[in-house]
Amino acid sequence: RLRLPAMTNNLTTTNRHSHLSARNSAVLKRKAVVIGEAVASDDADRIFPDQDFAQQAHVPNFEKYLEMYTRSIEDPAGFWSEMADSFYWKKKWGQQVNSENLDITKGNIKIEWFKGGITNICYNCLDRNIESGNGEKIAIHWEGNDRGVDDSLTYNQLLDRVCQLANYLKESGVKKGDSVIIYLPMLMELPISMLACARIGAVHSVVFAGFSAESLEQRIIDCKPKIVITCNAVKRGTKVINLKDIVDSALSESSQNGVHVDLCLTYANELAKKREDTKWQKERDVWWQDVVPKCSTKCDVEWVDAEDPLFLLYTSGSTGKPKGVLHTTGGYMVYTAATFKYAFDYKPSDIYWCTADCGWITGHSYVAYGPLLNGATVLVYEGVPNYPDPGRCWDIVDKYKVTIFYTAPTLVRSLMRDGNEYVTRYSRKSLRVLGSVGEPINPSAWRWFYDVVGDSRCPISDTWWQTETGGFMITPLPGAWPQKPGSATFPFFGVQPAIVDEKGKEMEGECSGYLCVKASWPGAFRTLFGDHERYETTYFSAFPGYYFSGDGCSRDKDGYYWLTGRVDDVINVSGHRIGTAEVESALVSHPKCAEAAVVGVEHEVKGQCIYAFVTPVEGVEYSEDLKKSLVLSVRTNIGAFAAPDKIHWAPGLPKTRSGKIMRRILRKIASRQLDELGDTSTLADPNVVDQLIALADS
Ligand code: 6R9
Repeated sequence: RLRLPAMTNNLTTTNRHSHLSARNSAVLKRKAVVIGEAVASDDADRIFPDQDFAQQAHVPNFEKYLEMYTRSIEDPAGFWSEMADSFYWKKKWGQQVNSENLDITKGNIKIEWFKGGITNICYNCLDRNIESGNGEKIAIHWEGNDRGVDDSLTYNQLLDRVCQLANYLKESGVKKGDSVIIYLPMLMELPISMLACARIGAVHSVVFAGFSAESLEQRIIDCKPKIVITCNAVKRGTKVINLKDIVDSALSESSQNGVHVDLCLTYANELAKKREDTKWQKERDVWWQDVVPKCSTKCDVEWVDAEDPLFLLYTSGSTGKPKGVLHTTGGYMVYTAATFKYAFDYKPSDIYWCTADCGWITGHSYVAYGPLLNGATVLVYEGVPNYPDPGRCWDIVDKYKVTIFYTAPTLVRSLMRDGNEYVTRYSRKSLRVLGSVGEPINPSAWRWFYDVVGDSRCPISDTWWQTETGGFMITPLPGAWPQKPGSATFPFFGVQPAIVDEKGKEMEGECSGYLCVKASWPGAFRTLFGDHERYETTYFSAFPGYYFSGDGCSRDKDGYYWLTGRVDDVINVSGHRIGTAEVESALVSHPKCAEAAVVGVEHEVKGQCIYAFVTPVEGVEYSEDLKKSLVLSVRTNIGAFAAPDKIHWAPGLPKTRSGKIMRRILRKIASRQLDELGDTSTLADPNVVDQLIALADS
């Protein structure tokens, strides 16, 4: 039985502005009865789309959505082939559009979409849009860290820059299938580098420029890049960050560990640091400006199979080592483009700004590929969103007349704390759609975003998705149905969410449990780089037959989905995914740390913060200095964004008799819910708990 999103009895209220034929709506209502456990909820907790907005939207009402969604589930091949047809394919894919099996018990997981199709995503982002007459349209507006510093590139100019770099990479021996590490801040050179790799079939691996030398080294060792692309330094707010020094140290360490990179292409970001002040290794380092502009602005495309790899992006999981999530070309292209278009109701006149860094998946799919595939004008901002003051975002919105603004709840909460004045002093009239990503958005932050930032006129697309999913999975389609603050609402086309219980049994109707997905979608990742077995066990064996997301979720009586956060050992700090095991191993690498256990605790602005229980080695005294140096150890091992907010001394950790740390208890202690510790009798040493409580504020 086909499970459609419910929200059924609401159809009439939802779509009071739509003009469906009576017959059509009768059919849909019958269907609704078949599907639905839904009961209409009060209008009070819902925000209805504005009539004028809905009328101009790609998907103007729930009936239209249901019609498209039903088609996407009943005939995925047909549905996605049509979406794929808007792109250029050198050769069309073979007979079979996709492979379906997500059931590990029936064989290996091998997801493929448009296999045999030959295309190039860079060509589809640039050349195709230029050929259709958009060469002189602005592709990228770049706003620097400091007010008054900006730049822009048209589609024609962007293509020239991409081709020059692509030619340089080719001259330097980078070939199809080789990997390239990009360690750059939000300069235009970052998307340029990604596109240049894609143009020649090289696999880019962008490493967020907030990661430490050790994290960068780890990634270099894992993917063995032909070349590392970086810049000498960047200004973030008032700080200068010397990225090249970090790369130097990562490269010399990786070299000692047997992975030698001969070429480090360095963009001279002279606004942050002069060339002559940059440390240099003549035989390895090359200034971008010395070589790239000399290359030809024409570069033939390397045509690749839809299933050839496009990029690797490392992300955190339950275990220590970051996982190299691998995305391929064709499915990812079609999926990011379609999700961008529908979830933001994108129109060619839009000016789009996503505050994410290209170092995370959001920057890949929704700063670079999704928008450029749609021929959009994208704003790239180099700096921090509250520099020089908390009004900067709205200043930028007014300056460029931004129409779609996509950000993370943590920024919304932090700006909310700074007060409405910083927002209301700017017009923000141009805004028409807002977006949220990275973690659940709490209803009060949602309301503030909606009422204050969007003047109660812009729908909010709260997009639930993951590095692994490539693009949006559960998201509002603005204008198509009423929103509920804090709910990501309904699945995107082709996505079949399933909420399962502990035993993996799918639940119907109103329920809560583990969020899974049945059947593949084009944007799904295809493997973990170099470890397909880990891919299968991590994602497909917990609940056979499903992709398991790692998130908890509930569905309400109207069929709306509500994400409730990770159920595994992943913490979400300001929308950044951090594995507890990674932080623990960084702490344990400190010579004075015997053992560490890390949990996430609710935090007013960051969503969650990192709370670490640390047992020092025998004979070491507790001290503030030791706390500081433990935190430093995490900063240097992973990056500043993963630094624990609290170190809690632990003479011992609560363990079961088999030695397993009971994190449930640690979470309760960390959040001071001491009356909810539950049963501690199964602990090897129940006294540990009292000791921990006694040391809570020391
Ligand atoms: C895109 C991205 C993925 C995890 C995911 C979930 C959380 C992301 C969310 C959300 C609730 C949303 N998450 N978007 N939770 N509502 N709209 O963030 O990818 O860095 O891989 O993180 O983020 O917990 O599992 P990634």
